[in-house]
Amino acid sequence: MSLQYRFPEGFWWGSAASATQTEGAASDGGKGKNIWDYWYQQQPNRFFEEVGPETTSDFYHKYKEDIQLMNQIGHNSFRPSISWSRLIPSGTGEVNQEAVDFYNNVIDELIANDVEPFINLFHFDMPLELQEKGGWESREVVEAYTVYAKTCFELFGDRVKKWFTFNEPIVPVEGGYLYDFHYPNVVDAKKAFQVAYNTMIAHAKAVKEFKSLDVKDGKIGIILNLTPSYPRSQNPADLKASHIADLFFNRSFLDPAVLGEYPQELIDLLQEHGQLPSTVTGDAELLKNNTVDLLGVNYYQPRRVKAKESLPNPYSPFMPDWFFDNYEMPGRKMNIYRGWEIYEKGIYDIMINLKENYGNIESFISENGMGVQDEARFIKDGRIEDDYRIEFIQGHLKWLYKAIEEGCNARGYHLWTFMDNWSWSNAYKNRYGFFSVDIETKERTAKKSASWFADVSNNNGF
Ligand code: BGP
Repeated sequence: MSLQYRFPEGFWWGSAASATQTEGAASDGGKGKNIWDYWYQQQPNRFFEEVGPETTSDFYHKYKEDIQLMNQIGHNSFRPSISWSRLIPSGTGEVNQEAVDFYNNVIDELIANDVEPFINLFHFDMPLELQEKGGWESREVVEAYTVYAKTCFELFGDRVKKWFTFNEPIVPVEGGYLYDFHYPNVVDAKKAFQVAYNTMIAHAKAVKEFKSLDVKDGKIGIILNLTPSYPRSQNPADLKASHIADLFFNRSFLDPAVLGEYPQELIDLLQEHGQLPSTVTGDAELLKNNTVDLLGVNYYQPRRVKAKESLPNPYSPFMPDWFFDNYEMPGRKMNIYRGWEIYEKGIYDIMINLKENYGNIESFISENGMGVQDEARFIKDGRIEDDYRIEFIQGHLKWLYKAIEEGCNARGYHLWTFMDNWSWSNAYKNRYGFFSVDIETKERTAKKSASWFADVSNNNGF
C-alpha cells in the first residue's frame, strides 16, 4: 500500500489512561482512599456536574472487554497506571492481595492480546493517609513511594518491561500548590518548589531501585508534559519571559530527569527570591546517577508568553507568573471546549529540542488528544463521526513524522485516551476516547476515529 507517512518498524501505537480516571470501584476491592475520593467528598461542587471518581468508566470490572477492543483497533501498547491506594491502601504497609490479582489479570490480559503494558506508577493520586502526613512536602512520603515502586517492580517486573515513575509530576505542583485545581488546594510557591523537588527525588530513588533489580530488557522512564514556550516577539524582554517560563514549566523536571541536574539559572533565580527547597546530602549524586532510559512526552498545547505588562506587586505572594504574562496570539487555533490552543508543530519543536539538547533520548508521544463536549451531536447511524479528532491526530502525526525523518528518536504515539474517562475536575465534560462510554450503563461504542486508528496502526502509517 502506498502511504504518505510510513512510520519506523515496530512503532508503538496505542493509548494512555489512569487508574483514578478509569477503574472506578473506588471503594471496592479493598482500595484505600486517595486525595480525589476525599476532595470529592468534601467539595463535590468543584467537579463538573458534581460527578466524582466513585465509578468512572468501570475498567475494574470491564478490563477484559476493553483490552479485547484495544486489540481490535490495532493497539500494540497501552499505558495504564497502578493506583497506589489500591495496591497499598494506607500508602505504606500491607499490600492488598485483591489489587495484586487485579493488576496481574490486567497485565496478563494485555499480553494475551498482543498489547504491551507500559506501566505508570503515579498519576496524580496520592493515598489520603500520606497526604495527611504532608504529601510530597514530606521526605517520609518519598521513602514510602520508593517502597511502593519497588513492590510494583517485584510483583509485575517479570512481565512488564516499560515502567514510568510519574505522569506529569508538575501538575500536582501546579494544581495542589500554586493554582488551586487539585487537593490540597494550597497556594504557596515555596511549598510548591519543595513538592516539585521531593517528587524528583522520589523519582530518582525509584529509578535506582529499578536499576538495582536488573529487570531483564526492562526500561524505566518518566512522562512529562512538555509545553514549548513561544515568545510574542523577538524583543529581548519577550525572549526573557519565555526563557523563564521554560525554566519553570519544562526544564524544572526535564533537566533533572534526563541530564541528572537542575538548570543553574533556575537555582539562581529561586535563591535570589528566597524560594529554594531544602535538600539532603547525597541528593545531587542520586539525581546524577539515576537518569531515565526512556521519556514519555505528553503534548496538548503550547505556552505563549510576553514580557509583563506591569510590574508584580512586591508584597504579593511569589509566583512563577512574576516573570511573564500569557500571550493570546491573534488567529490561534483553539479547542474551545478545553480552552487549549491547538498547535501541531509544537510536537516537532519538542522533538528537535530533545535531539539537540537532551542527547536524543529515546522517547515517544505518551499523550496527545482532543477533549470535545456533547459529542452526541455528531452521531450518524449510531456512530460518533469524530472527524475533528482524526484531523487532530493526523496533524500531530505529520509533524512527528517530520521529526523522525530528521533523526529524532521518537518511538511511538499514544492517544489520550482509549475510552471516554473521568477528567479530574472536568469529570465527563470533555470526551477524549476512541470509544464513547455511556456513564449510566457503561456501554462502550466505537467512534469513527477508532476504525481510522486501527488502519493507521495496521499499516504503520497513513
Ligand atoms: C493530562 C493528564 C490526563 C488527562 C489529560 C486531559 O494532563 O495526564 O490525566 O486528564 O491531561 O486533560 P483534562 O482531563 O483535564 O481535560
